[in-house]
Amino acid sequence: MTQSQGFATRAIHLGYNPMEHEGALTPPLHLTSTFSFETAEAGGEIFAGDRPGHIYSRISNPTLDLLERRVADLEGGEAGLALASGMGAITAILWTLLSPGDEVIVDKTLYGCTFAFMHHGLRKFGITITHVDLTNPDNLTAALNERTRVVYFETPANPNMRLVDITAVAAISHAGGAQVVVDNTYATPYLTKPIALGADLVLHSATKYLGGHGDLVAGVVVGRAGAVSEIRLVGMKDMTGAVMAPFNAMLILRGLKTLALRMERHCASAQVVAEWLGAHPEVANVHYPGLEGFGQHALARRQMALPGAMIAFELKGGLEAGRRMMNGLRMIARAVSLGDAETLIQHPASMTHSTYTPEERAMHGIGDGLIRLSVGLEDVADILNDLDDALTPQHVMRST
Ligand code: 4LM
Repeated sequence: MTQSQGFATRAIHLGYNPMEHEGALTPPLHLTSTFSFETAEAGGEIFAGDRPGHIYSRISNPTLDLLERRVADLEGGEAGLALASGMGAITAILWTLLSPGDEVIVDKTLYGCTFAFMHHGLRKFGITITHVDLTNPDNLTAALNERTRVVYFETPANPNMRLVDITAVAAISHAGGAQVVVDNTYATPYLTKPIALGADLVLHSATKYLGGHGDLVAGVVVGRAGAVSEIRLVGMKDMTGAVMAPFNAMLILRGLKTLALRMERHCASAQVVAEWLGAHPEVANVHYPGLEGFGQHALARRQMALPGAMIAFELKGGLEAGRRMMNGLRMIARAVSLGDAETLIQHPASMTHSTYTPEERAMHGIGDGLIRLSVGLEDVADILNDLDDALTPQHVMRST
């Protein structure tokens, strides 16, 4: 399989030859915790790294190996690592890269549990967490110092859709001696390839678009081979033990086969929904990179192949209107997570960002009336009908 083949082709074929597996079209599922060695000497060589082979599934497994190679290729990185969850990926990376006394610079907006891990986890071990508004890369120049080891951000950021210019931030970070870690969960490699833009490590909650069907929890890391190997052996094997189950790797390999197809449909529907929301009298504001009025529309066009399928919007009626709308929905699921076939809706202030204090939420740009929508794969007319019924007060009264 060559790099000249397209994204969808590589997502289906890369790294697997059925003829090496008795003709099985679908890669085998290696449900094994351990691996036996031909001889003591062979085992010794595998342990020493002088011969390829697997030892124990907390370190590596052939089913995970295929997934790791496929995601690494789609992201344009040298190597990948499959972990138990997105949070497992984040903790394994940061435990590996950081030591007491180090500083991490993070954007102002982060997924709630990432924020909690940094503030309630890393800080306990003597690591400084500094929030900087990375939507303006000049802020980073002023903040970087000799203790800064890592610059970490999401783009688009969960939940308010702020974008970070990866090229600019990577250049400044590298000049200051810091590594750049990008959470690419919202965009997926189909829309944005952070490594080509200068990032050192990319991570995913594979629970979301990579898996794509809301039936598993998983994470993936991609980067240079040496760095990923260190995260495998230190952050994953020894510090967190957060290895992915082989069955989940199998499901994600299946999900990847339709990633390109799904993202096209997700994004096309999201554009329609965002425009519709923008014209709705009850809606004060829509944050969607595909709207011309979106503050970072030019950056979105430069950095994203398509504008994604996550939308944040604010209702004129604030918190109460948000609650009423959520309860008026019939098809769209009131649920956390994103990237599934089903359209999902959630209210960050009471859900994913409930670990923030109200002051922290305000500081990070998350209004209490903000609603987050993950546009699914249903017929877009049905998504609009459900939103319309829930947003129009008389429809809500009729349905309750
Ligand atoms: C949610 N998100 O937003 P695991 N990075 C990003 C995320 O959105 C998430 C994770 C990492 C949501 C979960 C409930 C940008 C999760 C963490 O859940 O550990 O796979 O990923 O609703």
